[in-house]
Amino acid sequence: MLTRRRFATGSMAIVSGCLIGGRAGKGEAAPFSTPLPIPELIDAATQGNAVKLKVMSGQHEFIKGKPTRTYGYSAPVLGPVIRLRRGDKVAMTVDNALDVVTTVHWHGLLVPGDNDGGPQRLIHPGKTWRPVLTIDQPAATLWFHPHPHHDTARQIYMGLTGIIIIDDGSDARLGLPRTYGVDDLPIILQDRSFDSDGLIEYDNNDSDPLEIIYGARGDTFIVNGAIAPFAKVPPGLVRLRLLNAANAQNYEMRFSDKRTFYVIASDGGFLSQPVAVTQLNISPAERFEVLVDFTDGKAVELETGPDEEMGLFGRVAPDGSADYVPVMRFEPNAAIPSVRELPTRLIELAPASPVSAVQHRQFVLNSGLCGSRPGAETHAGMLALVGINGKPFDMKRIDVETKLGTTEVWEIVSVGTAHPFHVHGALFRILSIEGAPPAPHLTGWKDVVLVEDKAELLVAFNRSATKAHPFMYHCHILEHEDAGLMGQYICT
Ligand SMILES: [Cu+2]
Repeated sequence: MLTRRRFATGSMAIVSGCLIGGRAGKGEAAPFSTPLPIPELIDAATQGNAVKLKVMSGQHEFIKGKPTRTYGYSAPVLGPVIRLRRGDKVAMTVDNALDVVTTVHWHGLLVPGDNDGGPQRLIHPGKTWRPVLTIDQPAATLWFHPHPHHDTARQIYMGLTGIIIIDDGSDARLGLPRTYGVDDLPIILQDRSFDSDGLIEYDNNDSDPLEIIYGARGDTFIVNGAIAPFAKVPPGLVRLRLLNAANAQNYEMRFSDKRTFYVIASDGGFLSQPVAVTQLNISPAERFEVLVDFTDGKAVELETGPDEEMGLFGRVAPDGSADYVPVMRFEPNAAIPSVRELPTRLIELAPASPVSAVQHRQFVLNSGLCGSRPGAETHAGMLALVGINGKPFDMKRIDVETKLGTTEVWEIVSVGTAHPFHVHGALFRILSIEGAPPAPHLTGWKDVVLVEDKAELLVAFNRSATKAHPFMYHCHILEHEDAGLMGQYICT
């Protein structure tokens, strides 16, 4: 079995030239001097369930006094948080004001393939897309981002990321913190590299094998578009909707005082009960909702540590040590009213059982070159290829045909490095991961899972997709996806 350490050692020569910049952390302002930006909340139901988004370019000062060109949704960078209610039909209007083609994919939203915003659903410059979204799934934190093939990584890196909150009324029933921007905070985690002028640069260089293998990894962490911000929070329970919107990096989150916090939801919605953790790994595109108790009134930092999948080269501390680095700070303020009671139960979640699965399929994800792991001989023919089951993405090829209303077991095998595997149009439960049952916080519904070696997923297909607008499945390291680690399925 591959150990992370062996991956690092074996790949040292290749990796040494590929990380973008040093781990210097070029945020020049004093840390924790910028308030956490809170994206505008669009509550669709309060505006007739009609939501308008403009995909636009803008300027944003990640570093004060040094504006850089960015992209955003109705904003210079990032986008709004859109609250959608279960049972509603929402008319979206998406104007593309960029000078390049884009798409908007509603990541985690269960809608038919023609509304999913995959790479077939192009919105050309100056054009408008008007999908009507029927909201029918449990409460969850989802997100939206571009998905045009070969340009997804760059467009997200430039700032195109927004959050969707599905509201099914359970927040009030469970007594959870739910005051947006006060005790219910979107936390969009990303990393970027800045040049000496404060610019973010993303070179769409499909021929650079190192960029393809490792993805874009910046040396500076940003939260909601700010470097090392602070948030004033009530002295009680605060709900953080954590989204890893990085191109490639896995975040190893913990608090500076190593306090216990509680995972209440994963990608597809609530867990059956809060799961106490002191550390939480979040891979690209994953979401976790957590409750953090600030009753003690003490300021504390949220930190991230070395990306274990990168071995020595995943270290994030400026001195190259195995230390954690702060990404933001929370400052409890006694004047803010707070929720104090942690629920003991959240929802009923049936055990995940493969008994009724109608198919078993295997997907081998290969990101090329770094195939020197033990066991890789089995896939020796594919080592030079970036693709799934030996085939790079082809928009003209339907790889899998599924049946509406069925479940299947999908076995995901990673070659080259750990891959965060994502399925559109469906949610899944993890049956096993690396040969063992999933950790408690991974037992709920998900749409992304980091697969180091192998995972077995029970995928539930409840939305239709045709050949004209199939659903995608792919690695969510965006450079892997753009390079061809993607397939498509229909559901009829
Ligand atoms: Cu990958």
